[in-house]
Amino acid sequence: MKRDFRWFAACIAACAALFALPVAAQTALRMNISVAQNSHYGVAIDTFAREIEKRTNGRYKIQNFYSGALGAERESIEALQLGTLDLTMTSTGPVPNFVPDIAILDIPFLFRDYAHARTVLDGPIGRQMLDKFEAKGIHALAWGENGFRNMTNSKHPVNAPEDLKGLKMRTMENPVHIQAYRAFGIIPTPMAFTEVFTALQQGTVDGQENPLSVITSAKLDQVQKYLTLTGHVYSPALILMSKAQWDKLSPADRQAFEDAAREAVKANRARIDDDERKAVADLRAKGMQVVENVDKAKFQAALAPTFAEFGKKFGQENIDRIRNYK
Ligand code: EAX
Repeated sequence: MKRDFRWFAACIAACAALFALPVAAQTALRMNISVAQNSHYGVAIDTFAREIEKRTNGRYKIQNFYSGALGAERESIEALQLGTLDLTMTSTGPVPNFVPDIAILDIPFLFRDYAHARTVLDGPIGRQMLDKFEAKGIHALAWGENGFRNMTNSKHPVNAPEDLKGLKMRTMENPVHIQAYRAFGIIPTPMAFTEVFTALQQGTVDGQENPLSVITSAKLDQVQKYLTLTGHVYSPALILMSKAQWDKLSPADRQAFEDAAREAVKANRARIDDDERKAVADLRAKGMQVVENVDKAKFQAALAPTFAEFGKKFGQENIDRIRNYK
């Protein structure tokens, strides 16, 4: 009898000790993107979430939301400033409304190719630009990638800039794009990406422009007939965090978030490289008519008047520094 009591008392003591152990608190952070989970951003934020859980030993957990579930890109950036959202991955589309200097990157035909864009953004120029977000209540963790943008429409094939004249095209809410596309003779209609599929389906707009990764992940082949590989502008992306949340992190956790963002961008860029290899064949198989051989010099020449204006706005030496960066 006495032995049973001792055994029972030992069990009680062990349980009490177990409950006394300090259970590491877990902080859940919400992250939102405007495109589907099966996309170049979806693979990035899912990688980010795995890396954060691993690198903080579960002290931080990222709850991911896709397809604009918590808002479109502009609303997500505003929510970071308000502290009602913790993280987002976004194109630079709406960013000039918050950090105007970043708009220089949205100038058409600024980057030669993906290698050039990635080298600039991963180097000192990109670093300087990330630092500009702090004053706006946002911590920019890393440059990601959306891709080179191409034109789609439902009216007719686009073989040359003059074929764009009169087309009502959805654009991002980006002042540089809107100004440039007018030079093509396009009627620009800015709207959030979350509204684009319906607008195309209902014929509110004739077309839009986006990288192949967005065109495929958003299934725009279901509402667009013609695609032209204009590659008229490189579209950077950003992994952004609410500064209020960033400021709460320990130095070690800040390093973990930076490292996780780096892994996310690797996955993001790898997915884009894969999409760029496969998308044209996939889209053709789904019925899109694709113009692949585009005289880009003609499209660039059509924008000449706006390049002079961008030179005055951003400083020609700043544009040349990016354009000529090796
Ligand atoms: O960031 O708004 C756009 O066209 C963007 O390319 C899209 O939301 C992905």
